[in-house]
Amino acid sequence: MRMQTTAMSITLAALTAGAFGADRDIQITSVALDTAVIQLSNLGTGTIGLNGWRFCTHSTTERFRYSSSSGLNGVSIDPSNSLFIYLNNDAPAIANHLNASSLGGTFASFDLMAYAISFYSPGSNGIVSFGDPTDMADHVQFSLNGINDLNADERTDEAVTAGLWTAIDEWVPIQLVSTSIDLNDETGGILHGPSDYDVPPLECAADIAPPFGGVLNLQDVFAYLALFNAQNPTADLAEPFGTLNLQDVFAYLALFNQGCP
Ligand SMILES: [Ca+2]
Ligand SMILES: [Ca+2]
Ligand SMILES: [Ca+2]
Repeated sequence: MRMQTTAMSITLAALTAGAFGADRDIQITSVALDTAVIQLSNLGTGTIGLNGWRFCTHSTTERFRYSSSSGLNGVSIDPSNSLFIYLNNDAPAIANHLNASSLGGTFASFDLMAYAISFYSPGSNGIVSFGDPTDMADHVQFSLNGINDLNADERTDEAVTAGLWTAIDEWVPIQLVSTSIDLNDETGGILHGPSDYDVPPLECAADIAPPFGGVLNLQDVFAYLALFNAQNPTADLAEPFGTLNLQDVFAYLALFNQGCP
């Protein structure tokens, strides 16, 4: 009986606290890798105010970097609209584009080797408890070639418990030629993992040897094969990531054939 009472009170607490319902309509729908911009989108049907909402970010070398508790006060996102956070503090002076520095607190330095972003809404007590999965609204993590990183994963266990991320060791695999990670499952619920993101390459990504400026010739192919033969991780362009094989060569040749604009 006592067990049941405890279970009941946990259930009630879970229902009344944290980022349930509409708060999880706010999703991290893209991260621009070349410009370090996080896009938050309201995928629901009602305007959501972000008073007290906070980021927690990690890189390969930094952990538990928090934006301040008041940094998003007064900011809201309308349905089907987005808010853009510029980690390099080079936001254009237009609505819904904010510099990370304006949020106060700190962000982990943007790191293409591995980076994890968690976004939190205040619980019923009005404040964010970062260790409480029910306060987490969304989470995303990416790393070079999807390699597991044991520093940047500090909040992933909460994200998995929250039903927001598939597994602690799963990372959206990016390459040095990637421009962004883009959520491709915007109506498919809140549980996301690497397969829910598109990772488009830079235009003209095959242009890796002189002459540059969009000139693709055999020198570029030879430069790629040199990286490949040297087992350079930047040559790892295709699954299985962490392994260099013919699929990577084909992926390079596909970029080559795609050409330059
Ligand atoms: Ca998500
Ligand atoms: Ca070239
Ligand atoms: Ca590979």
